[in-house]
Amino acid sequence: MNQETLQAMRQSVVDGAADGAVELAQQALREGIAPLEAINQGYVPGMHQVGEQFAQRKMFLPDMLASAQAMKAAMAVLEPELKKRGEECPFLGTVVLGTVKGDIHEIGKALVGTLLQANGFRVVDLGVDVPAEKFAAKARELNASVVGCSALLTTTMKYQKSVIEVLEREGLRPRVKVIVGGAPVTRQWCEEIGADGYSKDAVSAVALVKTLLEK
Ligand code: B1M
Repeated sequence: MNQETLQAMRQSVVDGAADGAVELAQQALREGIAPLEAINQGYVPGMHQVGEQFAQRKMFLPDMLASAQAMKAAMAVLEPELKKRGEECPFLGTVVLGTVKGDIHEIGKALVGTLLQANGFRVVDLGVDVPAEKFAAKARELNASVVGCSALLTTTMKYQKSVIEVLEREGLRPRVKVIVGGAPVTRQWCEEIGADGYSKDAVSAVALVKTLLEK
């Protein structure tokens, strides 16, 4: 994809311009551009720029919200194309996914879910601000192989640990793998809380889940 289009995608997110973001996503599909390339090289860098500007107080909460809405609007165009690919894959297992309690960041988690689905997993997305007990109840109900917990705030990472504790308390831990991710999450944190795996992005989350289920 040409750099100009990628730059325009990035800028549409920074500007919180949902209409522009959607038009560019539609253009990408018309031109046969891989949706994942548009997301990872166009829109995601826009969100990173927004995060930096917010941290430097050059952007404020309403701006950040508008940017998230622009990104979500573009994803709504691109995600169905990604998911279509999953229909041709063999079924690999069920993943219960969510953003932990107290945290409403949903974009990265949704992307992880979409890519897992695009690779043959049944994904049940519990949404955002999900209590630990809900992860466990859904995992039990669906006999899930994997529970995925996203956290974007340093203050909510601790609830990833709570999910593991509740799974243990309910006797589910031996048969459910737990993966964690989100901007502040690290491999070290993953090991500290006893999760089975950490991935830094959605593409590597798919590889991680496949590897864990092969074991
Ligand atoms: Co918030 N926010 N935010 N925010 N926000 C961050 C996270 C922040 C880093 C911005 C900053 O200060 N630079 C900062 C956190 C600081 C910290 O804790 N250290 C922050 C803050 C402070 C806040 C509020 C507290 C602000 C306030 O109210 N004063 C507030 C908290 C609300 C709450 O959750 N209770 C808040 C609110 C919001 C909005 C609602 C406005 C909006 C979210 C809207 C939405 O999601 N619908 C928002 C946004 C958009 C951001 C930034 C700018 C972008 C997040 C994003 O969507 N990134 C973010 C800055 C940043 O992250 N650089 C920021 C794009 C997405 C594709 O990437 O989510 O990282 P990401 O996901 C990646 C990987 O992390 C990984 O794969 C994904 C795809 O490759 N991944 C996983 C994610 N989950 C995974 C799970 C896995 C595996 C991999 O397995 C299960």
